[in-house]
Amino acid sequence: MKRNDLACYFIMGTPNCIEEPLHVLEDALKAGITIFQLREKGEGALTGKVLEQFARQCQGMCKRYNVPFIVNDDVELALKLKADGVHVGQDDVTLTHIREKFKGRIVGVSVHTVEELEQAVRGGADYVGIGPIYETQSKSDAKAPAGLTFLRIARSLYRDFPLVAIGGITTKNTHETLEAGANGIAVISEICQSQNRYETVRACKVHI
Ligand code: 3NM
Repeated sequence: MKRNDLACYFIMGTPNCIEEPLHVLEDALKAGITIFQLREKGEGALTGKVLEQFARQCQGMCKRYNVPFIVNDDVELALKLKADGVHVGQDDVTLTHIREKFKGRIVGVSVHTVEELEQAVRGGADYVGIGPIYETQSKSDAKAPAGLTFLRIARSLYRDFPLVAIGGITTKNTHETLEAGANGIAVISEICQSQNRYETVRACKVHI
């Protein structure tokens, strides 16, 4: 993973989009997102062959813009597609097992406590996602917002480990989130619902 890959981490699935999803993704890629995660969850989420086909289209698009393509949770799909990486939560299969299967590729893990953070670092994660920082509408089972406290603790424990902040991040709170120690911000709605993705992405990338 390159140093600035986490700067503007766009996450999307078809249920997050009010416009044609591939159009949203291409617009975000043109605007300059630095990494993309396909997270196909929620009501009306694609499954099976239809999901695979959509995932391949997203992957092809990311390739054209030279942006890493990450699959959320679905380890088998990520392997089948030879995705650039996978992002897993605490409930998904063990990290050592995934690390083995994704040699030389990106493995990200969501963490919410110091213990989970230490386990992810020890288990060979390339980065961790810390959230939800603020209230989010995009994850039905999100934990209570943690504010910036845990992010600051994580940064104080690991001076150099790649940390991405997630949950309710907007162009307005990006600055304070980065000040608290995040290497980048991960967003769904701020980019999906943006009226001007170029401006939104630019505001999220001020630090690089
Ligand atoms: N994971 P939005 S919060 C996918 O806390 C996800 O781990 C979270 O969406 C976590 O940018 C979240 O619209 C949703 O708030 C982020």
